[in-house]
Amino acid sequence: MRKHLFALGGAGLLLGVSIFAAQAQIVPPTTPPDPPKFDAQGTPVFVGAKDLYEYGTLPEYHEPDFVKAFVDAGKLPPVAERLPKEPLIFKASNMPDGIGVYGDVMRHVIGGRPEGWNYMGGQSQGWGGVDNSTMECLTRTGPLFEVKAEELAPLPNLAKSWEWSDDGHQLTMHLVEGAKWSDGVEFTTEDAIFYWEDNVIDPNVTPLNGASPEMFGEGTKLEALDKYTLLWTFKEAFPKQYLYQMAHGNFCPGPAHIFKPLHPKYKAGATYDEYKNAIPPTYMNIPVMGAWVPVEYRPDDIIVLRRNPYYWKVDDKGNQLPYLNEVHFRLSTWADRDVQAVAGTGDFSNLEQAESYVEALKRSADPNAPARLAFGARTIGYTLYPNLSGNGWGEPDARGQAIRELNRNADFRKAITYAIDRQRLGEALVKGPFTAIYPGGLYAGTTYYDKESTVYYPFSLESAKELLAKAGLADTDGNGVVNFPAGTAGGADVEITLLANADYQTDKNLAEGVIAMMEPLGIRVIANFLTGTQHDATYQSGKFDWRVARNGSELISVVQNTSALAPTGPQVNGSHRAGTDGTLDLLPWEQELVDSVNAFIATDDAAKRSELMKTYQKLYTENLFGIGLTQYPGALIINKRFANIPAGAPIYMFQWAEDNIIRERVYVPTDKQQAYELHPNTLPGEPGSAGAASL
Ligand code: BQZ
Repeated sequence: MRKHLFALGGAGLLLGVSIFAAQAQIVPPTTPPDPPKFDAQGTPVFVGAKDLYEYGTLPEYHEPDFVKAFVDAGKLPPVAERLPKEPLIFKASNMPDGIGVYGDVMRHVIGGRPEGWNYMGGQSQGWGGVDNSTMECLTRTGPLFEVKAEELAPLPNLAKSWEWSDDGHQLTMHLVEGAKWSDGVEFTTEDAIFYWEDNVIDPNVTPLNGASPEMFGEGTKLEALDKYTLLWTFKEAFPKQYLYQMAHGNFCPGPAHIFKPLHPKYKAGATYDEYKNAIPPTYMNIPVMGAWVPVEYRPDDIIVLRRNPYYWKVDDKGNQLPYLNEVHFRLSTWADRDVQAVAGTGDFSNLEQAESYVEALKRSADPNAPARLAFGARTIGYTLYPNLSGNGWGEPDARGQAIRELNRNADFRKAITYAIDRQRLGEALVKGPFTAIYPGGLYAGTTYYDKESTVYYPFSLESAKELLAKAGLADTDGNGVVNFPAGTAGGADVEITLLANADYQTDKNLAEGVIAMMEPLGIRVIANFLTGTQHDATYQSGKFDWRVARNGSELISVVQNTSALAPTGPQVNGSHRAGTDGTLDLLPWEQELVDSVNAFIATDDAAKRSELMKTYQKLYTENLFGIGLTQYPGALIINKRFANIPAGAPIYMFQWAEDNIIRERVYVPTDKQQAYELHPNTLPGEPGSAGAASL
């Protein structure tokens, strides 16, 4: 009674006081606290780019004996004919355990499920390394974690060399001459041009990782000069940045001789949906440029891949790679991947879900444990992304549109971030020195991070409430949930849907943490947890108010996937894409964010670049483009029988560890080899034929 009275009587006073108090109560932003010290982090052996591999011709080449038997039986051309004129040659001097031996299997466990083999057309192969086994790209960036900073640049791969024109507007790129798909058909510029023109440029197709024309620069052209030479033409001069985009996930051509005849441009009457789904996961022996070919698939059980007899890489003794004859992908859950790797029934895991850390550490501490566990830097980070589109991306209804307007309101976003207790969020995942308070943007501990440019709004419920009121929200019907102002969405309670990936416990835990922390603020947040491809399709179509997501590599390395750092194009960024009229309704500070990223792409000057990233970080964290939640280190779990695992390999930096550790040169010493091969002494069969082919 009394309080009520007080409230009524002193309304004016209360308001007066509250505004004064409010000013007083809004805790000023600071720079973020330093992350806890974490010494367990492994360090790479930094080398020069050319210390890893080069291209050339060797006096002789070798292959596994069982493959030689196919040659002797006249079922396969001799190894020297299967290899390109100048194969890629890995240097033994850079291999931690030197030249390897053939045999054995790497047994992966994954949480994804293959949709089909049309990667160019947007189909997932199940993640977790499947596509790192089948797809090869023009350049390579995974191994860059161990390249000296002064030599940091994308490595050659299917493109073995390139040169810039004097004015820097043209780049002539030379493909590996005579490299072949796993069915023996030659890989040429036709494959690259089909990928570019009929999958990237064609607006009806979206390659799996979202490659779009803007990703390679507004108005960029690509043409073939001959079977092995590509010519890029760019508007900017020397945009070396785009060479990172030509690495894994955005320029990995599929076999034109399989997909072109299925594409609506070349197959009369075919629809784009038919094209996307033309090659289902049950189709075996899809031609690949990667080290292994899918030969068996049992839904919800396993994908088995056998060595590619035409693989175009060797070690410097002339042994054709890979060393491992088979890789398996057991179809389970991401959490089970950790369990099986620690138990030794699986061979590999990116320990990325903090909830599993204590158990994994305890189990792998045992000297007899089958796997070793090595932590890397703090490159796993989670962010709460408000959907910033106000002009119809995802076709929101009236309630949805009202939420978009709130998301675009600075006071509202500040209210949300002040209400998040990041210390508690991190500790709820795992106790100990793993998680760090993460305001958002670039990560502490990475190359372009600058603490002084990072704005951190410390946890303060009072400040949050004040800012929510400033954003015009109050609980007008007294049910504990704030309401839209009269005339907006019917003055209803503010209800927000929160999208998260149901395949990861961490994603769900953090999302539930956000939901719980919004409650005392009077904001009702409703969970919308979706699995894998459904989750990805939902966020890419903009059908979310907020989403909790694990960040991409752009916020770690900056140089990889740079254009995704901001809405630099209509279909590029994860939280702001073009509306129904095809335009991006960028807020003024978003435009500055885009300008800083584009300026970064357009310059090679190191000093300018770090200044630009300071500007980016300040704009991002001050305006809360994304609301950071937590940041922690991942750990690589590998079975101890494997050799040639590079020191300090991060699970995630430019690429995932499935690329970083260079699996094609990983081997198991003879005395440690296990009889895990499911199809020993077989090779991939004809495209589309069922299973592996034996002699
Ligand atoms: C690593 C990775 C290799 C995708 C995927 C998965 C998809 C996303 C993301 C990671 C999985 C593993 O991540 O979590 O450790 O093995 O596959 O591709 O989350 O749903 O769309 O971006 O990389």
